[in-house]
Amino acid sequence: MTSARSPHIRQIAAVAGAVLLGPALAWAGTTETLSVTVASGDFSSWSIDGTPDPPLTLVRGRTYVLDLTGVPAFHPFNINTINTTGNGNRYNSGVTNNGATGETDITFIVPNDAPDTLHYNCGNHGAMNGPITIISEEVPIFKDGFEP
Ligand SMILES: [Cu+2]
Repeated sequence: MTSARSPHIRQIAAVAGAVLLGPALAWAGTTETLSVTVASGDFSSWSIDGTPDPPLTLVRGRTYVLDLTGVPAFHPFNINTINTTGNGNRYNSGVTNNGATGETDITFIVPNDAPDTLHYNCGNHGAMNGPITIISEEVPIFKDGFEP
């Protein structure tokens, strides 16, 4: 074994240990709820947790709930592969109720093979959109107190 390879092998062993411990990965199921409304009642932007059209960063393996309470039916919220209106470019892997409005939540369990970039759009109004960056989180090898 070369010295260059051995840190990598140690890391694999540590990851295997984390999987066996189970609770070390409890964080992977984290669910975050984002409150989506229509900014100022107009057609110029979404408001997500109070911010107009914010860039979103989502983590693979986590679950996101988009709470669309109060969003009118003419503002369907789409998670798309590109920045566009309409409903022909939805990214549906791991997504439940893509294009929903009103009392229906959208749930997005970000798959491990999700692309690095997606987009959110209103199906009808081009100004209502923002970028989604998908990232992977490091496995927290030392998260449970193996190191301070
Ligand atoms: Cu709209």
